[in-house]
Amino acid sequence: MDYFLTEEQEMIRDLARRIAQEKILPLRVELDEKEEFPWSIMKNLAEADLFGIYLPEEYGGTSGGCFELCLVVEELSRVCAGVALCFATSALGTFPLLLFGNDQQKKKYLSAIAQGEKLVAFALTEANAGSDAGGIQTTARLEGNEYVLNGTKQWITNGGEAEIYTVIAMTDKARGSRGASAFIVEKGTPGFEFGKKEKKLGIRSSSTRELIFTDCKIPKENLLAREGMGFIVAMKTLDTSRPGIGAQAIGIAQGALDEALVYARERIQFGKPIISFQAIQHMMADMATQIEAARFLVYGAARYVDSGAKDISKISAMAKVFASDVAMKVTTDAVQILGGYGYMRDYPVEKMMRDAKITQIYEGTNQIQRNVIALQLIKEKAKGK
Ligand code: COS
Repeated sequence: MDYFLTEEQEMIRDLARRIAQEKILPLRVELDEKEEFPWSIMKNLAEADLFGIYLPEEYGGTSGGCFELCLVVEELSRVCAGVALCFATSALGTFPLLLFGNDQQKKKYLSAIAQGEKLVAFALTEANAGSDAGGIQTTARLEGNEYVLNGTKQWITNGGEAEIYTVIAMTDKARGSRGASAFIVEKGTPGFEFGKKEKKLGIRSSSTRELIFTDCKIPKENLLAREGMGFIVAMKTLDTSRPGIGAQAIGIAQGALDEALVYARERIQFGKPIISFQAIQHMMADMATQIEAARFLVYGAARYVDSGAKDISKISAMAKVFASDVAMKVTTDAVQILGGYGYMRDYPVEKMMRDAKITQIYEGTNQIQRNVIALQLIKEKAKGK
């Protein structure tokens, strides 16, 4: 299928594919088993200039966008979604800065991010604020020239490994979601510590940790946008990054289909390769069709985000929900095609199935995505669209 990539986009995709094959594939099993952060691969991606792919040239990037980012995330995820996540999360954490930072903040942070010298993380979730993002309890109190942060963030991807954190905290609890604000917090700031590292079903090479703020003082210049804008910063960030989860999902699904195809051609039962049975052929035809449909949607959503359109919530949520459901279905079917072998760790499809599950959960569960889509449908209807 031709997605009409420019020459530059083809180069980016091929570069990411090469790194995935040459650098990630040999380490995939070990990283998953040891639950080890893939620093050597982050270095490879930095050397290939991929961390700046969506950042403007004036801040050290290569001026691509959400679409180019999706191409890279898809290729890395085709081999290992855990490694891809460490890379993609840096973009998630950077979006608040890119979308809402002032020139001074961008100059201070973006170039090191684009060079891959510093990883970034996004801190919204708390123990009692997951789907209900407006329910966060972490506070930020202005005292003179500093904000003082108190509270605990939970399940923060790249936690402990990232140098820069974009954190959503309440500056005025009485105002509900309109009382949230967004901040930049640097690792090493006194009063900022990391809690336990989580043990996860999948995406095991990525790190997921608590962030603990105890009277953590940050300069007031680290406020992003204005006080009270934090919820909007978080929502716009997620709207921008959700096609990337879709890309991760199609990468995982494509990787699983690739494996199933190889296996089905080699596995002999009843005297012939199982690929010659219509039951297997139909499963694989459905898997390929679903992946292609998801790819169309994700690429379309990413291009729409890059167009500068304001109404991106619905299409971003659609891309995420559809692609992640496809990834779960396709990886489960791949395990089925490989049968008993598919259930064993000797083959990569069980890992792909474990990795796929999270794409239906993080950056907003698929139930929340459906709420977002339905709300937009209702709003559009009310406007007579
Ligand atoms: N863009 C801009 N503004 C938005 C927005 C968006 N995508 N979504 C909501 N808003 C605005 C609303 O317009 C509203 O503004 P006003 O106060 O001016 O009316 C405000 O934000 C509050 O919106 P709403 O009342 O819809 O908020 P809810 O508390 O009902 O929550 C959902 C809405 C469920 C969509 C939100 O909490 C959410 O996305 N949750 C999932 C969070 C998530 O993805 N967590 C994963 C962890 S982060 S990796």
